[in-house]
Amino acid sequence: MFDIKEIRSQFPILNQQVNGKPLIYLDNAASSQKPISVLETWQKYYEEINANVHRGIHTLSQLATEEMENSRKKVQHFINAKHDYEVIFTRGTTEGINLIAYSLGNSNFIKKDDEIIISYLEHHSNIVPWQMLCERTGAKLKVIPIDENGILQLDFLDQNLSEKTKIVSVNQVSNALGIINPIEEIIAKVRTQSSALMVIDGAQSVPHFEIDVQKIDCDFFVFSGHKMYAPMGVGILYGKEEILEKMQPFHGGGEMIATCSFEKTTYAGLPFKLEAGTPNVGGNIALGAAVDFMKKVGIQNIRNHENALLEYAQKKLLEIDGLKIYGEKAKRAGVVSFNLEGVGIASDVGMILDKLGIAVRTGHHCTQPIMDFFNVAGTVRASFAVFNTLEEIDALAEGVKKAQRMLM
Ligand code: C6P
Repeated sequence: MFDIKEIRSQFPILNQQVNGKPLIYLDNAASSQKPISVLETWQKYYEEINANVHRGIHTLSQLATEEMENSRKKVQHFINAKHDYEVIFTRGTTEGINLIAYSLGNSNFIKKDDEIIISYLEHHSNIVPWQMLCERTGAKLKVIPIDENGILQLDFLDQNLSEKTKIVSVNQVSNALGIINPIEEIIAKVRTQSSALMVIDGAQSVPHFEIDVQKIDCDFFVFSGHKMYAPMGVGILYGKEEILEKMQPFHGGGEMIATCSFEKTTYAGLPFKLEAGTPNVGGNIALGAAVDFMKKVGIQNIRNHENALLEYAQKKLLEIDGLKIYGEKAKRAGVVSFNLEGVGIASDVGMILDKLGIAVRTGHHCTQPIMDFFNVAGTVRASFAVFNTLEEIDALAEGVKKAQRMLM
């Protein structure tokens, strides 16, 4: 049974007023709120365990190691990775993509005139690391275009995939527009028309979808914990064993060595080769609690509830004269991104909503190419999580109407 009242009671932060109004938190694509179980797991680690992992024979260190490795296993099952050592702890999606780009660049995998394909719908985190790699190696960056609905034009792949293509990296769900990209179709094309590695940015899909990396058959899948009810500063890079094995380490330091001397260092096996330095142990353990939370609520229940919110939000917002939703006709998840005709600055709308206790994100959402495509400086973006309600959508629509009256 999906009991929204019970779910909301698990999020203490919702129980407060902002600017004298009950908080309505609709900025989950930037970072979701955290349930008590996650907060308590994190606090319990610091209160009762707090020790470094994989280093000590003392009890607390052993306990910390056990809890963190247990969390790795939870993530493994959550995304259906074949092995737990294919699950690498990172600081988030950004670090995951940089790790892949840097490490593949150092492995001589990319050479001058090779090609990397991304899409128009990418977050800057899935653009800039590849641009930097192209600058270092002389490879070329190519971009799958979109149509006026924000839908990827996959003919581009038929025309551009070749043996020169070394990496294709796309998101499963766009953060700026919420558009769900057909990654299965993309991967099928990539597999039949090239031998490129397939990277999926799952930052905006993991909070909403059931993920099965073996079924998707991607080579890498990256995401952040903080958008899926876990603390900030933790994330996951999944990679297929045979590819991770061949990759050079990203960072050098403690944890990632097998032997170290001034003459030569040899590297540890997976996952440690790619996890140099002291990890965010408390955060990594709390990520496991976030997985437990999502599984307990039921990922399909989360999806159904958020789909109902999205459909309702779209209907209510489109009743407002002069409101344009970007990607309105595309299949979407968790996000509605819009502007009001005649209101040039999205942040003006955001500031009025904030005075009403409603938190949304405004601006370019770290996706400037999408904003350029639609010829806007930014949009207003409301993004949903499992604890949001239809009443909150009503309040959003009323708030937008108020902003329209005040700004026109
Ligand atoms: N998008 C948003 O408001 P980090 O910052 O590393 O946790 O995630 C980066 C990132 C990468 N890809 C996608 C699709 C994303 O949505 C994000 C983060 C937030 O949309 C903050 S800019």
